[in-house]
Amino acid sequence: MSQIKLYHHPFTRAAGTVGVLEEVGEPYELVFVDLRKGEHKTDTFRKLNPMGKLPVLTDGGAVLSETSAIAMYLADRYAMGRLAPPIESPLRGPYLRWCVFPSVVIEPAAIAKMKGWDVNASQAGWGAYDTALDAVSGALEKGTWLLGDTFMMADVLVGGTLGYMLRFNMIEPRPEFVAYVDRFRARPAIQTAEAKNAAIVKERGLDRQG
Ligand SMILES: N[C@@H](CCC(=O)N[C@@H](CS)C(=O)NCC(=O)O)C(=O)O
Repeated sequence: MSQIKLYHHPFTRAAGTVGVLEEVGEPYELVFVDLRKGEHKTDTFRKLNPMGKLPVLTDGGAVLSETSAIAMYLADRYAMGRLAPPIESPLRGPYLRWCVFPSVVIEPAAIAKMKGWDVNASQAGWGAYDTALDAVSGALEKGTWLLGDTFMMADVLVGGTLGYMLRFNMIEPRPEFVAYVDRFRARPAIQTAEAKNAAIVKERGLDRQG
């Protein structure tokens, strides 16, 4: 039995966390949470995440929610120096910044644009949509991955978010985003994760409603 458990449903952000786990390479178990039955809103589940949302990860006594926190935890705990720069590395700061950028900037900026929210970019924490995307474009001009030529956990988070958003037309298909997502999806660990998610969809006969 593995110590790491991911509470999972393939149509949620937990699908991307499977890619995180595959990149890390530690044994793990997927615990299917039946959204149709509302298993994520039960008292038992809310003890793990009071938000009643996926993903949730447990590792021995550690309980984590929030996609970026889970990925950063796993990289530090099991892949320090490989997927996460050491604390003393000059790359540590930019690495942390890119790890949180998808959830605190890219996601809300894209949703605000899609929904036509009229927000003041100086007051909204995510700023302006174009500025957010330009920041990613600027980083991708410098190397294969966000922090240069070495793939890091930040790339799993940003690559996964851009891949999802391109698929659902939530951001424009800038050539540098498309090429980056193609490189990301070609990684063996990410392909394994995609196959695992697809197998669960098939085995359980899921459709986008469930
Ligand atoms: N900020 C959270 C968002 C989690 C989230 O919104 N999860 C969605 C699925 S992608 C969910 O569980 N929705 C079910 C619900 O809220 O009822 C994260 O990054 O993990």
